[in-house]
Amino acid sequence: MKTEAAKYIVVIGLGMTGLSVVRHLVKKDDGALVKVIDTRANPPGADQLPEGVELHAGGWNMEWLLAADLIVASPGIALATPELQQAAEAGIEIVGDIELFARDVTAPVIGITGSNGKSTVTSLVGEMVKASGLNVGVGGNIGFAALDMLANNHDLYVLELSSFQLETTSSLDTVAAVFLNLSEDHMDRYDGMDDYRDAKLRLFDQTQLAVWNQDDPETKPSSGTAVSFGFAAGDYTLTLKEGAEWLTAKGDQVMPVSDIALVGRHNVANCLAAMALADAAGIDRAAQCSAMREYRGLPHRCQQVLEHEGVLWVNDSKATNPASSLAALDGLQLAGRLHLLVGGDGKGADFSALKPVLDKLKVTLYCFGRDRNAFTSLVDAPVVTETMQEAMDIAAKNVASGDMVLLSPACASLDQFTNFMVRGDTFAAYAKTLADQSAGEQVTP
Ligand code: LKM
Repeated sequence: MKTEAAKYIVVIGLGMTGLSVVRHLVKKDDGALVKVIDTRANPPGADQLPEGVELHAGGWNMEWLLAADLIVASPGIALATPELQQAAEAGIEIVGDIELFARDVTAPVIGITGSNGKSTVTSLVGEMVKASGLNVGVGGNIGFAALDMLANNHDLYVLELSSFQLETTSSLDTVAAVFLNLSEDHMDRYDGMDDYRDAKLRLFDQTQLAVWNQDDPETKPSSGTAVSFGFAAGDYTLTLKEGAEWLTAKGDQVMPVSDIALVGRHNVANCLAAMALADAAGIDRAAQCSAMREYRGLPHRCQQVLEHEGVLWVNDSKATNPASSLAALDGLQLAGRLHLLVGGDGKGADFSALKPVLDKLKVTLYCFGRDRNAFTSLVDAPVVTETMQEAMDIAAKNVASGDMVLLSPACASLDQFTNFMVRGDTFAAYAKTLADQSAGEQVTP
């Protein structure tokens, strides 16, 4: 049965996602009236709105909101916002962009959520599918809006899904879905960890196969068909072959761990999860292996952006929560000193988990951004600055050959940047500026 198209649709929040929603609704051409509300005075993307779509910016428009047949809310706005609560109480349906995607998609979908590793697993599975010769659409919470992919008629979609996107989604059927891990994040938007976990578990409500992490039991589904991955146990796990560790899928020894191009122990787990998802979508093992041998990871994820006078400058701007920074620091081996840049919007997190690993390193900690003071008790003599650039100015004066300057902020960037990508690009560009300056100083007699 086809449900009757909504007549009057209000989109809340512009930006990349909001624009993709508007384009999708306008393209459907089913006579719906589409309007946009954004509480920000200058919402990003306002200049790209299709002609004839009205925008109310800089506050709410309750007349529009309460007249709507359907509200499409941005993941950037909390459902608990009083204005949205009032609309919900008035009986107006509130959905998100992924729900609209789910209602119109016809090809199979793989879904990926978790606190960390989502983007890596999403990209890696995308590479596996590509290597198998299928035309894959990779998007969602990963720099490409899900709805913008629909028109391309892909054979298969791989979607990264944030907890905020899952909160407003109820019709997404997936061939396989993974909940990678759970660690503290977004405590400014959730009533504790159970609330956050429940949002992520929604992904398992309508999947043909739930994939969960043996090493993080919080990810386990309460019902349905499931497989698991884990270092020591699970359907996808590690076993020994002639003294070497091998990725092992349902008893088959697939590939030595040492052949994985990605670096770090957490990425071995990411590979196990990716194999489980690819298996469920019928992707052959050879394609899976070739992707795992080739795929080197994402920009802004422990990415070396400069080597200058023996100093490595590494951009891990994608570390927007403490567990993500912990993954970058864990097992880090350095000849010299680590100059670690942290801070930004802490989202109410507890950063004390970083202390043991910092204690083991020769480290200078630079704390910047709105929540810089949440880090200062982690080390003796922290450097505290307002901005990341000021911290980099000081770090550039402190470094010696063998050192690493690492931006792994454990915080969101939204207090001082448009997003973590802009923060990472700013870091990379300013590192090069500082290097040029120091090179200039040396040639001056
Ligand atoms: N109406 C309306 C609005 C008003 C304000 C819509 C709206 C905003 C704020 O903008 C955003 C955009 C994106 C707020 C967010 C966005 C994304 C809040 C949270 C997220 S997120 O959690 O999905 N991702 C951030 C995180 O902390 O993981 C990414 C942080 C970063 O540094 O890039 F959208």
